[in-house]
Amino acid sequence: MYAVSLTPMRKTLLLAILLLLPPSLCAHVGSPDTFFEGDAGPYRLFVTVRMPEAIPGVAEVEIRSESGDVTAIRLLPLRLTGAGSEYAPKPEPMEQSIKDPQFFSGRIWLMEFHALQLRVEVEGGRGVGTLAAPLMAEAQRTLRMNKQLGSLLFSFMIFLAVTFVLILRAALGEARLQPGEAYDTQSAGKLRWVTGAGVLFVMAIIYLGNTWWSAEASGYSLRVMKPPTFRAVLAPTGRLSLFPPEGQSSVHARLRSGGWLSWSEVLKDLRPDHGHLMHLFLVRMPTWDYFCHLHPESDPKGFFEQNLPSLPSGRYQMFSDVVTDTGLAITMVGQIDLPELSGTPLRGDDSVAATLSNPAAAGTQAVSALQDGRMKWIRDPAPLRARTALRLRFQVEDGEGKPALDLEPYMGMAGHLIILRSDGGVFAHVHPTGSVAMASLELAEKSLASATMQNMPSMAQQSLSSEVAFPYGFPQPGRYRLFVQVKHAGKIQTGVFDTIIEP
Ligand SMILES: [Cu+2]
Repeated sequence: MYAVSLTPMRKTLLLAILLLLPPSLCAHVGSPDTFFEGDAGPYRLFVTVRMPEAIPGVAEVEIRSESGDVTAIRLLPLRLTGAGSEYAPKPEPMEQSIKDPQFFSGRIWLMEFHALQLRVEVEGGRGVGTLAAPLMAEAQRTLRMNKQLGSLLFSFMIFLAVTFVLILRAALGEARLQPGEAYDTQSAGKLRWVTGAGVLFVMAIIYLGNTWWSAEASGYSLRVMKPPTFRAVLAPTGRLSLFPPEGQSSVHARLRSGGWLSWSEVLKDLRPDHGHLMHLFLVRMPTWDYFCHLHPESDPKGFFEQNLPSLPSGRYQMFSDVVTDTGLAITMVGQIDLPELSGTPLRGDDSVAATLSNPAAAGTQAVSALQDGRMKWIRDPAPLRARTALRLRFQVEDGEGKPALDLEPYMGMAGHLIILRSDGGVFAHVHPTGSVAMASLELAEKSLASATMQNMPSMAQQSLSSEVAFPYGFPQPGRYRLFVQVKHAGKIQTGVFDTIIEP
């Protein structure tokens, strides 16, 4: 489990230090950082939160203010729901950059797992403003012990153990003799007995410490977030049934303070996220030429079902987004081999995008053909880099190449961006407000509104222009495909773009 093979004795002393080590920049699966754009009163902010790899851990926060009149920003991490969301600790001030006064940086300790929120308090020329964004605090891995530090601490432990026995022996032996006096046989025997007991005592302490360490470490390793995998079964009718993950029931499902929940209980208790309990994405891999965004409905057993549309045969990677009643956003993953399907017509918010015929639509350029008109990715020609906060901007044009003025909200938002890396190792579902789930954001705003006695900001208040923008940062280098979904000319339309992210 650890990088160095630790003897039981070493482990004992090192647990506390291990938990305090800063995370190393090792690769991890997924897209854990939070990118958020929103208004704190009169101030528009772009917030980036680099999540720690272990919890408890330190998250790095960067905030860029759109206007130059912000003088101070303070940060406050809280639980998203429940009693913990009401008792705010003292806020942490952020540091304002001297070179760039619109840029602020700061660090916050995240002490708890799962659904948290970050409150941002802003002071400036136009008064005070606050903003709340949800944060999903998940351990990404067990941090590894630095070898030199491990050896150093191990030698300290040996030193302490040996000196403890020597001091005990001296205190009960030589310290009690008069000058020139020698041991008689009886007190020499007694001293040997005391030394033996001292050795046993030290060994018992080390053994108990090791037991404690191992229990903590294995408990922690169970909390390391791996995307839960669900099962999907296709009926001959083309109806897909989804089943909750098996064998992980008591592991990741500790979602409410007070107990462990099974997955089927979790899935029964979901919050609708932009009008649907579940968003299911299917992408044919490795060609990633077919993309579906579907909304399965829960059936009485608490599982989910969906009639599939017509699709070609192949292996489909599945990603399923849900939000629990505590505001925890979970992406579950699955895989299914489908035969050629002549399925049911699409309904409601469901959509399918095929990127077969048109090379531009296959995303090799910064222009993607739509059913009506086209979509342009407005980007710098400079290569995109991993771990850089970006505003991904897309312009929709009508059949004549003019900015489209008929964009309508699609599930309450100007657009939905789905980001996928070629190996399926990174998946993100992003909106104009950022990488947070809308249902979690609603909870954060509700909690802020009750704390500040303000009205909740109304969601989806954006007036729809022909441009949609998404705050996001690619977590790792690689080959990515971006699926940008908008509602234009009365239809759900998907622009598809490929990009390489450099290290
Ligand atoms: Cu969406």
